[in-house]
Amino acid sequence: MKEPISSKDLATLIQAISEPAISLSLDIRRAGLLEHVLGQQGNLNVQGEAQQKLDVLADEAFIRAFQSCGIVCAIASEENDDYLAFPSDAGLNGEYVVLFDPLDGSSNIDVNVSIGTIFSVYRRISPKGTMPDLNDMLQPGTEQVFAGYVLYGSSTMLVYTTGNGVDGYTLDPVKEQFMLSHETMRMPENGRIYSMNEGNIQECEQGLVRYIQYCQSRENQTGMPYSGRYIGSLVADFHRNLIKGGIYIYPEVPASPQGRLRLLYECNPLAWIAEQAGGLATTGRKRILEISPTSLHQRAPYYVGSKWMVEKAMAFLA
Ligand code: AFP
Repeated sequence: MKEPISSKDLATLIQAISEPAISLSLDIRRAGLLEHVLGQQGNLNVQGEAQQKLDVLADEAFIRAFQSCGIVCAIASEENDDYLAFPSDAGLNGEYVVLFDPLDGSSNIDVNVSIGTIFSVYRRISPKGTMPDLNDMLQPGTEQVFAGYVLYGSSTMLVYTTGNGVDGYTLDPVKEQFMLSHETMRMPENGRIYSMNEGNIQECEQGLVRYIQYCQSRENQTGMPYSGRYIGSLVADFHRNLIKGGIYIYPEVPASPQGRLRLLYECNPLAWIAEQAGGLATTGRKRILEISPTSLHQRAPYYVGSKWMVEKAMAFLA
């Protein structure tokens, strides 16, 4: 049985996440006025995607915060090719590794649409005092001890779990503090929202095509077509479905044969939040949290959301 994170370590990590998140939130609010915030950096990241200036700023800010918090020995981020170990004394003795997507949905930055940060924390496997290694980073999602996201939406929220339910905190921009606003969040067991990039539907497997037809028909439990909602920022789509009930799908498609989403930075942390709130997260066939990762930037097909909706989609795939 996994030992829960101590409240002292949790407080240290929340502080490490909150500081850059609050500063980013303030920058995002003024994005159109700040030259260093809008637009592309001119590089491609390891996934071959164009990096936005804010991707790079956010990545650097979170790395600095984790490095200086004194209990993290290594990080891996969606924006970097390899993991980064912190070789100082404090770093080598750090008990945790953090995997994160500094700015999810970054193609939405320039058009003033919600974006997010996603993080996932594990206890290291290698002994303290030694250099952390790749095995520390490649743990199944069941081993997470702390995971969550920051949503930079119409308000900024921090939502997290340590394995004992899910709580949401809203940023008070005057006090520059996250305040508990959504205690013990529960995802409705069923819903009437489906979220998927339907531009891909003709390239999807038949089971999924039929599930989407079912969502659009009067045959579902509501007797009415579901609403289609797709922001294109996973954190924002997930957060809406967490509150209202719904399903988010990113399947295998020819352009992304393993799906588009990254298992370690995106799927695992949100899968744990979903399960802790009463929802489900699968590849369409198997539980996300039980996948043993083999590489840092591994992708996975993703079906996440209200329990009955994910089960129904899986029945169509089967
Ligand atoms: P970006 O961070 O590159 O914008 O990717 C966002 C994302 O990983 C996820 O947040 C979205 O739900 C998904 O990709 C959008 O992908 P499509 O544009 O293929 O629908």
